[in-house]
Amino acid sequence: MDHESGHWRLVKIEGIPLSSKTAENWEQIRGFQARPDDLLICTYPKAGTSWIQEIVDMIYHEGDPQKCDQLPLYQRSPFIELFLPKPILSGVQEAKAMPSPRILKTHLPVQLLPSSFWEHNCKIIYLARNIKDNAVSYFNFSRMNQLILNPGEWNDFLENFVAGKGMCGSWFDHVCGWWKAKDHHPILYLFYEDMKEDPAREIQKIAKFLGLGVPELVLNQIVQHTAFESMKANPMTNYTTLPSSILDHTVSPFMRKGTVGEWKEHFTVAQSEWLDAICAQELGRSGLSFRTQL
Ligand code: PPS
Repeated sequence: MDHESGHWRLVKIEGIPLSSKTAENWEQIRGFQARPDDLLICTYPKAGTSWIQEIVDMIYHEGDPQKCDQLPLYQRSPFIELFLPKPILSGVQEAKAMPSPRILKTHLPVQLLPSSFWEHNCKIIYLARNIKDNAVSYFNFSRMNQLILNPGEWNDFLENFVAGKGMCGSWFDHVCGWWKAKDHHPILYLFYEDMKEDPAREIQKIAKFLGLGVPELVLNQIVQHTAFESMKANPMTNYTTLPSSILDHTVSPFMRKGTVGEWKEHFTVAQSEWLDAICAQELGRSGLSFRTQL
């Protein structure tokens, strides 16, 4: 924390910019004790993490929304590297106190994941979102998140983001690193755009990966309960239960638009072409491709 402004600074851990609070507590995070039946949801920030968290919790509770609505999402599914101002418990503390099976969240790049997740061969769901919508979402989140330094003008933010100077480092390294990891680890790699196209199909993929069956009726309940409008209206999923000194929804809501292709409202033609060229270069041989509209 920057004591003068009250904001997090960025501090590099093994070359990756992370929040100063995460960096201060790095030994605790690195030593995180995973359990074999943990399910870890991993994303670059603003890829749709909350959506997958709520879907998995609904699958675990056989589609019963009342069971999921008892606590805010961030308490049901701890964010392992998050340290917020007291009295809010850290992700590590929340997770430690939680009975199994736990649903955990991280934004760490693959090389920084605490080793106990690999040792226990924990299942991981990775969700990736196209860089253009991801950047717009991150920009707006950085405006409403009072712990992050103001992102300034969109132009400057975008340049920094694409250069990998923001929190969690390069989007390219993140999506590609986890893409490679799935070849030697139980990782279900999903795309936000596929989720928007056919949520029922993607929810079934998730349930199958978890080794759980989802009858038609339950599937419909999960689709409805986790639709953007439902999650936006639900205080247990829309983050309005956090104090406005942390997230100020009057600047921009956490559940903002929830669409594919909204980047077109923010990017100039020149910015879009510039980024397309970088994507072609950076993703070229990875085997990864993204849809930027449906
Ligand atoms: S965080 O803070 O990184 O965990 O945020 P994260 O949940 O990853 O990303 C927030 C963006 O995901 C969108 N979102 C959804 N879209 C569609 N349907 C559902 N159910 C849903 N839940 C979250 C959310 O609206 C943010 O995207 P933008 O584009 O800003 O609206």
